Amino acid sequence: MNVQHHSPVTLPFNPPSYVRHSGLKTWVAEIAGLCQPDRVVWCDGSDEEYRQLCEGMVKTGTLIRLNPDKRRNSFLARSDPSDVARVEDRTFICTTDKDDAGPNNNWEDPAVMKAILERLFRGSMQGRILYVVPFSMGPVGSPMARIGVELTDSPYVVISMKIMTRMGREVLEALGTAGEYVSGLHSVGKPLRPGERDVPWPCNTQKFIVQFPETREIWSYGSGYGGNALLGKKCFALRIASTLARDEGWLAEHMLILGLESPLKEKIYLAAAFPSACGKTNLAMLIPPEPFKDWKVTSVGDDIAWIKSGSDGRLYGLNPEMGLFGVAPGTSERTNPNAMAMLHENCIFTNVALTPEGDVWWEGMTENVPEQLIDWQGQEWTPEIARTTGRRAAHPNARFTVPLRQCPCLDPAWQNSDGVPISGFVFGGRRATTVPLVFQSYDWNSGVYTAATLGSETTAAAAGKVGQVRRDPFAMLPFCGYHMGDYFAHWLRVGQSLAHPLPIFCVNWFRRDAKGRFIWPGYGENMRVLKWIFERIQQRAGAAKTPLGWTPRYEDIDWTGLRSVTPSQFEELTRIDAEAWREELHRHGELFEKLEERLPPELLQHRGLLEKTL
Ligand code: TSX
Ligand code: MN
Repeated sequence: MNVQHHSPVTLPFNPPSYVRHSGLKTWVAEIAGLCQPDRVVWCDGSDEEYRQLCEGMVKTGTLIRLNPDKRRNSFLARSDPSDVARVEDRTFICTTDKDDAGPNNNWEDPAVMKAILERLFRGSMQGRILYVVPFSMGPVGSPMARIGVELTDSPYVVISMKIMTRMGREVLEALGTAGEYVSGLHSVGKPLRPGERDVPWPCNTQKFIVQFPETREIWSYGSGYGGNALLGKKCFALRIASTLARDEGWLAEHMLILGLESPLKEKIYLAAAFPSACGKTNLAMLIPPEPFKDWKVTSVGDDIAWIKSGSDGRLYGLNPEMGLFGVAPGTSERTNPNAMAMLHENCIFTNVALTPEGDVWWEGMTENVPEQLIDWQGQEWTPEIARTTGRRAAHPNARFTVPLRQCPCLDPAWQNSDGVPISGFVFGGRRATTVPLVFQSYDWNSGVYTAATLGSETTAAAAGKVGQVRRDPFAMLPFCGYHMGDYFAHWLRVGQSLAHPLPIFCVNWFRRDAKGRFIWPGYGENMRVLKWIFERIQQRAGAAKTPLGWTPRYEDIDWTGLRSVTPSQFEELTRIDAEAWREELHRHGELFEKLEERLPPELLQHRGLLEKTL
């Protein structure tokens, strides 16, 4: 890219009078000088601003307004076919010492990376508007919340940030004259020459998603897509926050938080981590089946949890987000009625199919497949075309962006500024064999071992071979902003700091029988496992001792109204096959070897213990 350098002082800069942070003003001016946008717009986060941005994007073809009788105030965006997912191989953690990033991250020297990025960002916003997007992760003013400012040339990012975060003027007011913030710079990397027509989804074939944890900066170039471009989410609330959490003694985790209330109104909160394609969002919004109708499952969050110990020595969890950025394909009235109920208004759909009536559709949404659609790439689509070409109507990673306040099972305490008290952790994966339906680790350290060695089988939803077990420690592999060995040590340390370390559970909804069929009915029926977990935490439920931990016996699960799981199938669901576990421990060893001397010795020791007891 060959771009002339423009004078940084010529463009309208105009910070509104409520911007009192001189450091912020200086930084915005500096970035405006580098990126050379036509204008700078300070976003106030108002509904009117949102409306105008949407209106503008409808005119340029970035958004298609859906039929308001079907989906009020909702839009469809179609991305460039090359810009449909996070780009892990283009994601970098830039720390002074390469070892601090660990083998789990791509690394580059901060100064070298800055030089590369400055060359790319120079003039990258020509012909565009630079939007200043102040946002808070967590309720504004909460002691657990953190402020960020994203500078972006994408109005799609601005409206998405309005849904996903607390965004706008009140955040700048909370920031004051010298408050701390994480700075995020984002450009789609497609400057416009004078008179050049824009495309609906500008992006660049070259992409960089770069975190500088030491200076709390994020630079993202070339992609307009979700996790690459909405910098509050994965880049800030997980990668940067995980390093803040390490330094400050808290946890920034890839976890849902759900509330569980018994018929006697006893209530607990669980935090749960699952790798992708395990149905984390579905679990966060589970509807208990009829025999459990006096139980309540409520949702605090579906993706990220910031967890700190309170003055009472308990752990408190907060969802730093305000919206849901969910995978659309597979979401239906059967798999997640609560999510479906959220999608009637105020949504942004990305890469789903469009019906002739101006509604949306995706694979797995309805049993009946529509006769005619416009697919996610804007092409005619029929079931016949799908049969002959294999083309999908919606991209497998198509998404909906929707305000959490529209969730029917939203927990009343979801915006508590001190978070909600967490009573237990749950880790899960997709495993056809080996891992039982549920077990409770004997203590904190063995629970950390279970989470550290979490594995999940790949599905068709992601690139690569299907059915391979991928290690995904704590479901944090793509999101831990530092060395995974240090991260395990941090978890062990947190356990030591607690007067009463929390119980840790492991679940697997995906075990299959000899014919390859799922044994466990899953979905709402997972309530039976949640009830056992609840009663274990209340020290009421029975269990049997196994080498892995406590597992329910058949009689420890409430089977009311469920006939499809026989005692012998339950045995199959919970069996611990010593031979398979020896192989499994061998795989754990391979993971541990990669972490070398930063692997906490406690985990190696625990592996040795398991080897002996199996
Ligand atoms: O989300 C899922 N959950 C958690 C729900 C609270 N899924 C979908 C995973 C992909 C995102 C599941 N799939 C679950 C599950 O518990 N279990 C399964 C496997 C399964 C699939 C289909 C059936 C049963 C189990 N039965 C029928 O289709 C009739
Ligand atoms: Mn996630």
